[in-house]
Amino acid sequence: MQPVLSVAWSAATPDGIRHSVVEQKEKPKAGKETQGIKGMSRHSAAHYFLEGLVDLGVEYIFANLGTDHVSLIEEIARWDREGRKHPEVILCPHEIVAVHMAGGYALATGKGQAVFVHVDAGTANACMAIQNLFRYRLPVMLFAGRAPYTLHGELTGSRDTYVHFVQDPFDIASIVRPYVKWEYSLPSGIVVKEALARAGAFMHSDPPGPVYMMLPRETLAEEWDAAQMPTYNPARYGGVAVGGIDQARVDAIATRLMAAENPIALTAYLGRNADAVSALERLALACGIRIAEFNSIDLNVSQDSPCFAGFDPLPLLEQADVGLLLDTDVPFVPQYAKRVEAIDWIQIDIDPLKSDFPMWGFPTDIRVQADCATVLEQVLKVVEARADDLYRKRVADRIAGWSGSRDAAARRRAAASANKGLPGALSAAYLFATLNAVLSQDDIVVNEAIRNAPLVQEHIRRTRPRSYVGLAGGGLGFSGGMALGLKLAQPERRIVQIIGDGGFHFSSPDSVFAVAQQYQIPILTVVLDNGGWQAVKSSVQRVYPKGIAAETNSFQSQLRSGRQGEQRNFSDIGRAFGAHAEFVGEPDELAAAVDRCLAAVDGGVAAVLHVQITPL
Ligand SMILES: Cc1ncc(C[n+]2csc(CCOP(=O)(O)OP(=O)(O)O)c2C)c(N)n1
Ligand SMILES: [Mg+2]
Repeated sequence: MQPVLSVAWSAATPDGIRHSVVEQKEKPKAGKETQGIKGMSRHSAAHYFLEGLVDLGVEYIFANLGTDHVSLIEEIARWDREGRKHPEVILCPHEIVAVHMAGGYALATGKGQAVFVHVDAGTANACMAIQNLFRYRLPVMLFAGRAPYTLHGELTGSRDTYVHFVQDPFDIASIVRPYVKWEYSLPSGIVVKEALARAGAFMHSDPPGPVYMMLPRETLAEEWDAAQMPTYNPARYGGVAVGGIDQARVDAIATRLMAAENPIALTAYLGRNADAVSALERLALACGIRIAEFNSIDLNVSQDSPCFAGFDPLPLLEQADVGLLLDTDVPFVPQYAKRVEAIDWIQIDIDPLKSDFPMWGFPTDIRVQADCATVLEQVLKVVEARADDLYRKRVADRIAGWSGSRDAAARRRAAASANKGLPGALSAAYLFATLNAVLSQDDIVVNEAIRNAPLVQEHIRRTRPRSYVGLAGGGLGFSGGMALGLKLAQPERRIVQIIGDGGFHFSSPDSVFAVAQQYQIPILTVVLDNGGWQAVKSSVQRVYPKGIAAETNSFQSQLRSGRQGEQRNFSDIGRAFGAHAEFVGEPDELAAAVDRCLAAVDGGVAAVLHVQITPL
């Protein structure tokens, strides 16, 4: 072995903090077990890092790697050779797929996983997806290596290539700081397990969300005695969860609900907890509450419930006297809403302050930070104890009065989906109704259809908790990675990703299908090709309905020129990575193509269905 430093010393790391560096008699080789002073087993910090992930129950590392990860790669290889189980590594050619995949897995399991990205470059690529998971309130641990801070070979892992000099900005964490609950640059290998336990506690505490840890290359290569590395049991160092509320507030909520003539409930992500769906449905039946979802992120209420009133809350506001805001960030768009001030609002939310929204803008009369499932059960218990025959009759009559509007909505849906559209311009409603006819309630629909998202919700009926995923954040391209993560966690369920052509470009689809192929994770992707960005066009029309852009039909939204011979073969991107590929431009060819795609997916191969819908 090569003798190097023989005295303890202090090094200034790029974060400006001075850290003691372990005394080294011999230059340690990353990952190689050596004998310490007392004959203890010694390992690299990377080894203890992996142990810390195992202690946290992390099952997967979604990884996009670089020079910063050498000690981790070495340790994983050593663990493999020793037959030691470590979190499974899923290599993702693009970071947004890695992060969204971790998000899908967390959505299905509630368990945050690890994502490895490369220094500032990987953090920047991952950031858009981290922003999305932050808005979904999904746990994930993003780990970025840091370029080495030693320049002359002083320590194992010291700078040995050009890029180490250009990948060391002043403040890497600033890239993701608005979207993480906690960030830390690992100052020394000695605290790696404790830092991981802290990261795990933050990501899983209510409201959950992403955390970010930076791992300097030399720090991962440090060697420490095993005896210096206690474990941090998540049962003792874990997260903090919200629960129910005191009886006085439960009673007050029950009193207001039972006195109401037209109570309504608006919700978007209550269904993250399946128990909350059942509690809401039962409370709605007990009190005669009409429920609307706006931009729902999870399935919050069965569409078969007589209390379900669709996806537009605005008509409900016209009559409502009491409104429940249950786990919702944006219950409606304020500028279009009437009578908001006349309604008595009760808010129950895992994050009622909306502490990461600089502005929010909704009045509330009772504000409760709690778990909706628990509080709704608490309120239901009081309602059931207080309800008499007269009250039950009043509620039953009220619910019966809604059947007319439910029937009318069903007729409107049937009429819309009966129109198949034209060659090269299929009706989106017809497409979704065709999918609806063959999907089961066990399948999960991931909706990134953007301007067609409301039609997906209307025409693809969902009745069971955890069978629907909508858009939470503002970053397009989430649904490919998320579909993979959902499928990885639930191989027995079909995952159907529905995405606009614009969104498909953002999702790094080549990376999605590369991962689908390499790790045999078959998802169905439906690409809605309307020629570009309807959402951008519509936003101009809303603000400048009679403007020059409208007059000249010039919205900067077309992603095709219309020139002869131009190609937009979205499904070929899947085909390039072994997916089954279909293109449909003829309405009558749709049903058979859908069947072939589902057969492929059920047979273990991903499928892409490119459908030309009504152009924007
Ligand atoms: C990463 C990212 N870039 C840009 C946008 C702005 N944006 C919002 S919707 C949209 C167009 C989406 O097009 P598509 O997926 O085809 O859906 P359509 O609007 O056609 O329904 C764009 C560009 C965004 N939300 N996220
Ligand atoms: Mg489009």
